[in-house]
Amino acid sequence: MELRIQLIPTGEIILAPGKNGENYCHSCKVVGSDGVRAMMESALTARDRVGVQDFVLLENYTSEAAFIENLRKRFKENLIYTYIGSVLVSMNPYRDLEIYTKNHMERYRGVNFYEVSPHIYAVGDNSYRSMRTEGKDQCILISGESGAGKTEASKKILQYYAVTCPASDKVQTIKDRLLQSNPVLEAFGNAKTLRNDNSSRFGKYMDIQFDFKGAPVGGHIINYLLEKSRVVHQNHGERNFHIFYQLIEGGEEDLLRRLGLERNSQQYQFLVKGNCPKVSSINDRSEWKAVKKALTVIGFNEDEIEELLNIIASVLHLGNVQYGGEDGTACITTDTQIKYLSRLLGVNGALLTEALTHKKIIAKGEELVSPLNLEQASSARDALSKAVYGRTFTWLVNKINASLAYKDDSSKHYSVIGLLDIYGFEVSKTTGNFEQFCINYCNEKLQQLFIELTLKSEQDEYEAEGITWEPVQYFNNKIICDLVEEKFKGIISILDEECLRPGDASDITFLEKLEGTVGGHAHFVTHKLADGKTRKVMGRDEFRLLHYAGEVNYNVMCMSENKILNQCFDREELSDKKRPETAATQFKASLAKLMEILMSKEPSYVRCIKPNDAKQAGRFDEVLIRHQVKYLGLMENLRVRRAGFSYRRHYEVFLRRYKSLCPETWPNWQGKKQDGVATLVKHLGYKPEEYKMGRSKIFIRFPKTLFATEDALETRKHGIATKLQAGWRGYS
Ligand code: AD9
Ligand code: MG
Repeated sequence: MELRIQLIPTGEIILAPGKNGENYCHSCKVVGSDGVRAMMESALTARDRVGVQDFVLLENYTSEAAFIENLRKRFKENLIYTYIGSVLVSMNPYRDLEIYTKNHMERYRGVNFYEVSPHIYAVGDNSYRSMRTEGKDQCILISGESGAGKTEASKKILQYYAVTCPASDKVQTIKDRLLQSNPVLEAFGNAKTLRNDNSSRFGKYMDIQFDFKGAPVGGHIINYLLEKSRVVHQNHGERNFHIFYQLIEGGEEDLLRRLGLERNSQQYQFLVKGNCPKVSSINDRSEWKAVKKALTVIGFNEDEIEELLNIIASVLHLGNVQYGGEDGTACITTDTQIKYLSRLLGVNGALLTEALTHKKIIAKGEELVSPLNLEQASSARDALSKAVYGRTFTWLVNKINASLAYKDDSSKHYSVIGLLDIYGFEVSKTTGNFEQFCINYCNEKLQQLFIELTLKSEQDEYEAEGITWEPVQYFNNKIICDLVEEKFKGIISILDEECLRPGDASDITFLEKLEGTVGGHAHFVTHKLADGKTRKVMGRDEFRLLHYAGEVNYNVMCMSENKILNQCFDREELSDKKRPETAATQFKASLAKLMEILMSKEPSYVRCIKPNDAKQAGRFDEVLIRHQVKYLGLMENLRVRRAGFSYRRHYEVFLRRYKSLCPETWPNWQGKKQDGVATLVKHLGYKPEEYKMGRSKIFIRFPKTLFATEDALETRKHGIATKLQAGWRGYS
């Protein structure tokens, strides 16, 4: 029998019988009681050094300083994961840690949370086991600001399932496709930003479908609002989507020739805006190879890959289309681009030229064609580029979905684990645009869901089990969600109204309407002060939202630019609808649907924290971290966990684990499980205030009670002095 101690960061201390059956500490290489003592002492020192692995164990659990200190201790030891009950807090280490090997995966397979150290695999495994044993669909919600590690976490979970779930040849194909969908979607949907070298510029919800044997048999992805404006513009220090650079850097000579591209990204107007062609952490050339391989695994044939690249190259050529014209009307001065475009897209050059320089209006049943001026023509070109790229991305997601579709007709029944990896909250010094508004609104909704579900599920459980408890006060960000999305009165409704109103609607009328409707709202600020004076630090064309995670200014012009886009390109599609929808309303509806999907499943949470803005390993920026701890509501989360009962176990599980500690329940308790547990805890000397008996579970108020019981179990198993045990655990 072996005793493993998880407290040591550099690996476990393993106490096992030596050659002659005596206690032998494998780490200290000491035999007998000295070995045990040495081990305990080093474990004690280690505990001080590495902090507690569940914040619930913090003595001073209401102190933010103690919380941060615990994070710091663990981060220093590369222990990036810590629990708050069943919520996983994850710090981005910004370095590769040796904690994602196959051995690690095996260690977490089928093992309960509290038996192993915190890990993203434990969350994955827990959801998987709940799905299997309780037959309930699960979802894992990964949140945190940009660069906090959400996408990495979601990939780790997917890898965990790919390795640990049962497989057959057919299943292997699905596993490969699930894994390979990542490099493809990241190539087309991620970009280097100031906050993250591999920032997701779209939201992703992915269902992994499992058959009755627990094998992954299919998948489905829903994508949310790709940040299309990046196609035509990047802020300083940022790049366009990875795929453009991968193609230019890695594309084979003859491929580039066919596409009419040069191997120099700075030749392309859509790639020069950020003045950042290369990123030290990114190897575009090797990524190109990976993406091509991934496309093949997913099932794209040569022709489809070529078609896809034709479109990507076309966007670059479109960006290089330039206009001239003296009489105010635009004409194209770059013929080569039109030649390439007409070949790559298979459209007539003259028609394309006309489309890029004229607009069509249908008035009183008649079609009128009128020329565009220079400015209009440039925005038409940019809008076309964004639309082409956006639709290609949607097509790509559809193709991936087709290749992941569960094809076994004999049994349509499957269970699902959903993974949500959405773009993180973005606070920027410059004013945000429409897309950032949507990104931050989406994060508000997720925070709202977290609040509702953590509070609600906690309350529901106490109610179902007949336990009384004291509720904890939260900052509820519903007020901000309402400000954005409320019918008739919210920002989106007002935007809709202004975008769709014919006549004199403009960004300024939009702002005025906002002021008139939500001007007094506690989370809404403009340049106008209540006394009629103006706030100097704010522009007249922007408004500020006080989000749960920070303040962000938004430009009204960028918001209603959306209107132009709608008018330019979606007119035909929209014309047969009674009331066309703006992009904001569509986004709102898709988020509402997402919330519905998530609410129908049993959630698990991963809360990611970004340790510094410099993307550096080992740097713990306390101010930044404290801010995240605050807005993620982690202190309140902890308080809720502690206010009630920190631990709860089904009677059966509790009895199975601890029955050896009581002669009346050992080896087998014949009566009702609940009575067995009652007998057991009486024997263990639990005081009435320490626990409560629910309908199906025992609720334990203080962690130390459970740990004392754990200690007793270990003492029994290994015959080690109780005093020592209590000492090294330090839970007394
Ligand atoms: V965004 O909202 O999409 O901009 P994410 O997704 O939260 O953001 P991401 O997962 O992309 O952040 O992590 C950013 C970078 O941090 C990664 O590219 C890695 O370099 C680094 N990272 C994150 N998590 C880990 C980890 N567990 N181990 C090592 C990590 N490096
Ligand atoms: Mg991401």
